[in-house]
Amino acid sequence: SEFKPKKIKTENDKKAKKRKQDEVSKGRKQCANLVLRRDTQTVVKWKFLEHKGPVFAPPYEPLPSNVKFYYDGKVMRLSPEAEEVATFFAKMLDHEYTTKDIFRKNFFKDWRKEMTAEEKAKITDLKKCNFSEMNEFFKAQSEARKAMTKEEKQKIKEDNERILQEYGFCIMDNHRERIANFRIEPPGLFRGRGDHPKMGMLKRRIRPEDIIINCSKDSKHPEPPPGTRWKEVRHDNKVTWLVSWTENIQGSIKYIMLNPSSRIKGEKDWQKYETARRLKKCVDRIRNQYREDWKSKEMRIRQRAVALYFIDKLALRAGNEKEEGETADTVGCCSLRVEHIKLYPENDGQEYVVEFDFLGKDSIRYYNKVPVEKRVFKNLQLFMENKEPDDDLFDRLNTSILNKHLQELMDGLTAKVFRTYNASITLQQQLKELTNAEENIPAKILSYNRANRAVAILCNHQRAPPKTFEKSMQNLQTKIDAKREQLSDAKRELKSAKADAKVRKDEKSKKAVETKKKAVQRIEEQLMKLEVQATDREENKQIALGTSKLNYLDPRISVAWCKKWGIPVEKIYNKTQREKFAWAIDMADEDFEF
Ligand SMILES: *[C@@H]1O[C@H](CO)[C@@H](O)[C@H](O)[C@H]1NC(C)=O
Ligand SMILES: *[C@@H]1O[C@H](CO)[C@@H](O)[C@H](O)[C@H]1NC(C)=O
Ligand SMILES: *[C@@H]1O[C@H](CO)[C@@H](O)[C@H](O)[C@H]1NC(C)=O
Ligand SMILES: *[C@@H]1O[C@H](CO)[C@@H](O)[C@H](O)[C@H]1NC(C)=O
Ligand SMILES: CC(=O)N[C@H]1CO[C@H](CO)[C@@H](O)[C@@H]1O
Repeated sequence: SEFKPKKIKTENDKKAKKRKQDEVSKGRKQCANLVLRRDTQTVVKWKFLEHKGPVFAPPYEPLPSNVKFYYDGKVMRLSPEAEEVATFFAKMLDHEYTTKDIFRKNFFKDWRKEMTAEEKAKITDLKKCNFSEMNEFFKAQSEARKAMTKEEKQKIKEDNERILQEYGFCIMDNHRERIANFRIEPPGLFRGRGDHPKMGMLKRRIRPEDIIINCSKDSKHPEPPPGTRWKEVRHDNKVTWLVSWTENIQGSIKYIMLNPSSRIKGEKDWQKYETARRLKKCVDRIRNQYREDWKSKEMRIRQRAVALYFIDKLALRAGNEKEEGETADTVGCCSLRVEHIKLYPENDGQEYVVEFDFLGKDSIRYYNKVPVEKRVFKNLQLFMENKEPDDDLFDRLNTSILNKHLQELMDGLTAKVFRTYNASITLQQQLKELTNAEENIPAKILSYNRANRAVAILCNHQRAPPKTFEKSMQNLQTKIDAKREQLSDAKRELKSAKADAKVRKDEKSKKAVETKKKAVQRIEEQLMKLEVQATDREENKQIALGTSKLNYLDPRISVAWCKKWGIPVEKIYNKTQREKFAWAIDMADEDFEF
């Protein structure tokens, strides 16, 4: 199979077409006609790439002179550099962060680096700093923004649109493509999740001198702002980034890339699901092999085989896939410790049950009690022998060993592929099972959401019930009650119209009966829609559908389902999602099978 969407539709399709004709010269067209190789590592991603570079954060605007900073009760004028960093703190004064010790310590240390020698000598204690006038000033500014007139708001909108048209698109081969994040984040204080040890540190302003540009040699290179220069301009068509820089907090490299709706991203997404479809074909072989490996003489092979069983059966992550800078004690399959599982030789009449309880990615608790095969159970007992609770369960295994093994089993196989495969195949099965041809559209959509929920539960995509949950349920219930009342009124009216018609037997009263009948029907439909909505919302209380929808479910399954049952795709995917899945909306027919 090949990645061949008929046409990827983007918002600015018509405009894009026109520009394409205007901007793409003959010579460039020739380049694009060359066949692109698609092997694994050194794949050529583009032949021609032209863009305008990033949009930098606006320069710092010093505070008006009536906004004062006090140190130890006395007014103190700060140098522009020190003042800028002080404003970052002042803006966050109402936030809990500024009360945290680590945050304050890190901020103060970095702030002092920006001070003049004089300021440094004077400002020695953060507790003596009074930022409250600055804080008031920014609050007033934000109020003023909210109170802007329609015209002012319109002007800002137009400015943004102009910048989007200028910087938000690139030309990659013959396509004008949207760029995802062409604006560079403004400087500020690093927040981080949880109790991040670097919180409060100064996230520096990114300058042109920090920026590496990737574009093609024969393109019009982006100009750095007047009086500045880029760090480097490269021409590397094995990568899909347009711009990169290194941020100062974690030292990680940041990239500007294309929008998910672009051809290159669509192709990547498509490849991911094609890999999962390949797993479908060889999963039986893999399962047979790990079952054999449970009996291996070598401990490392047994451990690998049990871990693989968990990844397959429970869709666990491989482990060590922590978010940048995440310090919370989260684990995945390979890093499970003895304390994370409990063995029950017998539980509620079932033999061989394992209870998992640990913090997974993003500190989401994973709790599950599952029956396992006897050999797995016996192996676990063996792995746990003579170990302390905080010892590794799989002491002969780590993520790289497991990943290497997965590669050997199937090209491109990772733990994530099992998730994608299981999620997608489960969605397909559930849709077949739950969709009832007789039902109307709202009921079918409820079935779709139920199928989607089955997958989210499988992937452990739980969430705390939203704060507004009870309130919005109440509102909906009020609507339902009102609709019910309306229905009984309408029924009563119908009844009396019928009685009337019986007596009068004329055309007019017969017509009245018809009208009333229709009204009852209409209200019944509206009521049913509301009730379906309530059921859906209630069932969705603790489940986050977005993650699996966006990352694990082959969109072609959903698109095919929509086409088959005549459901508008908008009922399933919102605008952003439709852009991301444009390739699937285009490629999948109603008879697509994962
Ligand atoms: C900070 O300064 C403001 C005046 O700008 C004053 O009203 C306030 O009491 C001061 N806060 C402290 C803690 O000194
Ligand atoms: C998907 O995962 C579930 C839950 O562990 C499992 O029961 C099921 O067999 C898996 N399905 C496939 C097709 O792998
Ligand atoms: C995983 O284990 C192998 C073999 O023991 C070792 O060579 C490798 O460095 C380990 N990798 C990591 C990331 O710990
Ligand atoms: C669409 O849904 C996603 C969640 O999957 C959400 O993050 C996004 O904001 C939504 N977009 C629109 C335009 O509603
Ligand atoms: C933006 C950027 O620099 N992207 C890539 C350009 O090419 C170099 C060299 O291979 C890559 O390292 C960059 O990531």
